[in-house]
Order: sequence, then C-alpha cells, then structure tokens
Amino acid sequence: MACRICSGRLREFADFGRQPISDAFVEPGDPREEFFFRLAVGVCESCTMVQLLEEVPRERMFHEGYPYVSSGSSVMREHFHTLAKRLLTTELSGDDPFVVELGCNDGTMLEVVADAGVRHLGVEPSGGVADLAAAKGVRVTKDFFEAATAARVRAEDGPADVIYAANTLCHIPYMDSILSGVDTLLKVDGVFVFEDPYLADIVARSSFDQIYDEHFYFFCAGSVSRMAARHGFELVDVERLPVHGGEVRYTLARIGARTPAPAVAAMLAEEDAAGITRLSALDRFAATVEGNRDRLTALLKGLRAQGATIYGYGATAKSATVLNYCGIGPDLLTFVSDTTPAKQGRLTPGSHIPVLGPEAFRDPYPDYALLLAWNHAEEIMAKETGFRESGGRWILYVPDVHVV
Ligand code: DWN
Ligand code: SAH
Ligand code: ZN
Repeated sequence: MACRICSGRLREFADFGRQPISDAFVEPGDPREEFFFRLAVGVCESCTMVQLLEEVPRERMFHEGYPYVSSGSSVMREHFHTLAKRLLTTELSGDDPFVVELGCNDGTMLEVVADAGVRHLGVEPSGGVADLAAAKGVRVTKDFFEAATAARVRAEDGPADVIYAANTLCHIPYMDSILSGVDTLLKVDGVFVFEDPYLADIVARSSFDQIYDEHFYFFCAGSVSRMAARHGFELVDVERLPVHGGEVRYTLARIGARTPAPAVAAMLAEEDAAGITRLSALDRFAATVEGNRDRLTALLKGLRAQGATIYGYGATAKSATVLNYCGIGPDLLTFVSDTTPAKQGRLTPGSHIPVLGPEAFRDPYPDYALLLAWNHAEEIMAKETGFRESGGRWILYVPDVHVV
C-alpha cells in the first residue's frame, strides 16, 4: 500500500497479526463471524507519516452501536470542559460565532458551548452516541465529516470560527477530503484545532496498544505540518497534553494568517534530534514491544499456574490489540470490568472475555488486576483504593511490564 497522505512508499515496522474490530463487543451466542484484518503499521519514506497498512471500512467501526462514550472518565470530562471554555474565550469573533466539532461523540465538549448559547454543530456518524449528545441539548448531525459534509454545512450554517476534533482526525484515512472540507468550512482567519496521541509518546512509552483499527495515523509535528501544507494550511501552535497516555493538540491556520508560536519550531527541532520517524527508531520500538508481549504473557500464565485470580480493568478499544496480540483469553482473565453499559454483558472482540460492570470487580476483589485502561491509571487507582487495601496488585504493561 502507498502512503494515504502523499502516495509515497511505506516501510512496515510492526505487525500485530490478525485483529478484530476493537469496539465490536460480541453478544454471547451471536452466530455471525467476527471481522478480522491484519494490523500492521509503517512509516512513509517521503512525508514521514506513520500509518496503518490495512484500512478497515469506516462503517464497520462507526455506526449506531458504537459503544465508546467520552464521558466515562471524570478527568476527560474536565479536560474537554476546560478546552471548551478556552475556545469560547479565545477563538470566537463577530456577533454570531459558529463552532464545529468533528467526532463530538456524546457531546462532552459541545455541551459547554451549547450551555453558553453559542451556535455550534457536532458531526458524529455513530448514531447512538450522537443521540446522547442531542439529549444534552447539543446540535448534532449524524454524518461522517468529509468534503461533501463540509459543503453542506457551509451552505446551511455559514463558515466556522473554529473546527475542533479530539481523538478523531487520526481515525480518518481520507485526509484529502477532510482538509479540503476544513478549507471549505473554515472562516478565512479561523483555526482547525485537533488533538491525538503523539507518536513520540507512543515510541517513548512503548504504548503499542494505541495501535488498533480506529487509530489509522500516528501524528507528530513534522508529519502534520507537511500534511497541512498540501492543503494551504500551516501548523501555528502545538501543545503537549497528558491525557490518553500523551497527546499533542495541533492548531492549523491558513498559511500566513497567523504567526506560528515558538513551540512549533521547538517541537519540530526536538523531533528531528530524536529521529522519531527514522526506521531504526521504529524498529527498536517494535523489538521492545515484542519483549513486553512475552513478559506479560509469561507473568499472567505464571500467576494463574499459582492459582491467582486476575481480572481485567477497562474494556478499552486499545485492549483488543493487547489481548489478541498476546493471546490473552478467559483462561487468564476471568472477566473485564467496565462502566460502559453498551459493553457490559458482552465479550471482548476476538479474545471473548466476558465484560461485567464495576460491581463485579469488588465481589470479591481478585488477587491481580490487569489495568487495560492504563491511560486513566490515576483516576482508577484513586477510585479503587479498596482493591489495594484488600491486598490486590495492579499489573501494568506500559511503559513496561510491572506490578504495583
Ligand atoms: O481514540 C479513542 C479514544 C478516545 O476512546 C477511540 N478510538 C476509542 C476509545 O479508546 P479506548 O476505549 O481505548 O479509550 P479509553 O478512554 O481508554 O477507555 C476507557 C474504558 O475504561 C472505557 O470503556 C470506560 C472504562 N472505564 C472504567 O471502566 N472505569 C474508565 C474509567 C475511567 C473507569 O474508572
Ligand atoms: N471526541 C471524542 C470521541 C473520540 S472516539 C473523545 O475524544 O472522547 C472517535 C469518534 O470519531 C467516534 O465517536 C466516531 O464516531 C467519530 N468519527 C469517526 N469518523 C468520523 C468522521 N469522518 N467524521 C466525524 N466523526 C468521525
Ligand atoms: Zn507520505
């Protein structure tokens, strides 16, 4: 396959084998066969964009039954509320400003904009979560954002002051259509702000489970600035974020419209010095990941052989990669605890471990819990102090396999 951004040659550096749709939790007894694809990742020799080598059709992932809700973490709710207030104070102009969010999910960010009485629109193809947003008073259209959607919104609502997307842009392979859509919809001096997992953090922390069907691109400042330039945009600001294991918030504006902040050049220089998109660095990442996979599997098997009970914590989309790549099934994890109603009572995709509500985690506590939602470690450990008090221990595999 050629680079989805520039058609350059892709060099594969990691292969996670046959993987299911990460958010397709299986109804017990459902006779339909699961869909599998080859999860492999490569880097473009020309534009340095890191990307998946196989693309899963979008309707298989994002549909009426898409289960993930942004509001499942109190830290993320706070994160989006803070961001929304910042956009409202810094990015709006004129007497009737307009804010657009791509992938607004259950409206966790836009509810603040709606409550402020500011004109807005969420573009969200997954119908179930879009309904949750609408129930909060958020105006939402159930569509995939692309060039045609942008043209329609522009015709109906006029141009946007700001287009925002969290953990969504990296999910969308068809970037030409997206960026030409942003060009159509954005005011002349408007900004496109998006935040996604940062390649440098993934490599530094060996957080290989950020790689799954939905995460098609792994951005860094270098690849994003080249991608932006193809459509007449430039990177004018970057900000590192602690959420989801390390992300960057990128701000794009039309070339020449804004003076780039010093943080942009600093991040570009840092990336060059570290060589994060060099094949040698990415090969090293892949080798580390293989070692961590072997250590994690050996640890879980050893504990089970001693008679220890182990539950999983957080039926994340990410965990599809860990569970299927490491061959972890119901023989090793009794069940996975998760607060999301749409995941409970179902089985994890491919690995078929039951998902139960958080009350099952406490009744009784296991000896060990594999923290699949490691990106929410602080929030979860603060909430589950009873588990540690009962003598339970957490198993983590990012940045390496360890027990706390
Ligand atoms: O990029 C994406 C991110 C934003 O969300 C999407 N492609 C899909 C999804 O990825 P994920 O499922 O890996 O995200 P999280 O936020 O790591 O998922 C956390 C899971 O853990 C949720 O299913 C909710 C659950 N949870 C829980 O059971 N107890 C979370 C918290 C904080 C808790 O206390
Ligand atoms: N922004 C939320 C949700 C991230 S999950 C958060 O950060 O928590 C990714 C979301 O992107 C899903 O809700 C999915 O339905 C949506 N999505 C996928 N493709 C899209 C597209 N082309 N346009 C708009 N949203 C899209
Ligand atoms: Zn390329």
